Amino acid sequence: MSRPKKLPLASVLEKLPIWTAVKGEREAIYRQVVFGDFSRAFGFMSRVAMQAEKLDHHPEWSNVYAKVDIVLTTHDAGGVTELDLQMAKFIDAAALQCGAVDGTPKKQPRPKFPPKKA
Ligand code: H2B
Repeated sequence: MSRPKKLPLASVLEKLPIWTAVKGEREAIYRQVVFGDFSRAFGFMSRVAMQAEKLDHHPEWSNVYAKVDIVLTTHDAGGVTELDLQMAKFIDAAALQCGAVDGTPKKQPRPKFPPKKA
């Protein structure tokens, strides 16, 4: 499958007010979604997982109880592409539909993943 081209990170972030750039060497975007409980968080993750399969575009994410931390990047392109933008918009809509209680922490914690390159 042909993959989309890298987009300028700033132009993607302009369209996604909740998302921030991942600190570090590589280009990727991050957001956290917080729910009232684990069931809601997992329901949200299931919804996003199905869309990821459909797009063949998979998030790097982690879940602890009601929080989901998500990093998006297009590995094949070595940066952020139209696919990440599409996925991020889906995630924002799914978060609302699944009853996210908070998704824009003012001080975002630095994601503990992905692990540093070996
Ligand atoms: N997900 C993400 N986020 N980026 C990719 O480049 C990517 C993917 N590539 N999921 C896909 C799978 C690729 O590895 C397979 C072979 O289609």
